[in-house]
Amino acid sequence: MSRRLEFLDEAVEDIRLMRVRGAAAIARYAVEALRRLAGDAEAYNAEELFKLLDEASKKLLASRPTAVSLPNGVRFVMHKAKKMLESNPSLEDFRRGFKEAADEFIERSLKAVERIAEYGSRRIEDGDILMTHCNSSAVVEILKKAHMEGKSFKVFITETRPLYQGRITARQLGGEGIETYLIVDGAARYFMNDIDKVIVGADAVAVNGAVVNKIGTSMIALAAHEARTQFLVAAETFKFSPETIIGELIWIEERGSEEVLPSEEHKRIPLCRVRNPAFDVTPPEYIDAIITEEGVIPPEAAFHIMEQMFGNLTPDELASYKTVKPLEESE
Ligand code: RUB
Repeated sequence: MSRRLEFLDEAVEDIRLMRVRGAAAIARYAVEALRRLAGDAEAYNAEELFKLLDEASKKLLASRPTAVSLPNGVRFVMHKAKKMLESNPSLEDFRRGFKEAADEFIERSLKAVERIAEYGSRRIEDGDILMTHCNSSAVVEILKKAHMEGKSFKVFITETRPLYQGRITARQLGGEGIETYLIVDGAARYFMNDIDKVIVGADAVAVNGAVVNKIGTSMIALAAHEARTQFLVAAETFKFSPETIIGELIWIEERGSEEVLPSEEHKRIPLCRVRNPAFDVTPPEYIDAIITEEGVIPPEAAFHIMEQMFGNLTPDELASYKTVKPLEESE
């Protein structure tokens, strides 16, 4: 196996095994991997390098299927690469142009989170009791910013079974001096009447404003709806799924059973199958607002954001770098 493929396979494995996780981080990591490939790969000309990048994109897209920021990041750089090819660039110009496109995506993604922190922190009030689920970098940045602005609030964090990403959130917020309570996922409704606002991240936003996020999010949204607690989502526009405009559904990743039940123990339990979906869908009617870098929008405005972002792409272009069958299922 060539060094190029080894490096890519490692990047794919890092995402698949969740050594790199969270929608925004996954997208930047994949684009960074393509950037490195564009710089290092041996090729005779720009066209050959484009083919290598195209192959690599498909591998990266198969690493985790739900976070739409991944195909959107890949689409962003590959669309620019395709446009560049039209003017017959030299190999060196193509390499440079591709690296610039990758840097642009990464910079935009980081800037978007900064903006979201700015807008989102305005929604946090002194004395708020908040709740969050899983570990979202956008949510953490909002809370850090509100804390830096001198607001005092407490955050209930669900532990987020099966992989306990809630502990990461607790560590990150605690490190900033923010007081937290870690609760089991099933305790979300028990505490909901004490909560002023729920705030979660997103892996994908569909054209109707539905939000895909860590499994359990929709139950928390339901409990928030029942208790008339505000439910806010922090999502960069790169999380908006253009495929949903052309009728495709967002693929919900289902992970291995051993994350829920160790296989030794599983063998001792007759007739028991494990199901382990990693994400679920929260319908727009349970969402008060989506905090994006373009502003705080009602979920119904998702279509307009998508029109702005992807309106220049043809349906074929939209479909060209979409989520593909995950590796373990296609083997
Ligand atoms: C992470 C998760 C996060 C979103 C948003 O799931 O559901 O809420 O990805 O994160 P996993 P961010 O741990 O399975 O990747 O705001 O950092 O993009």
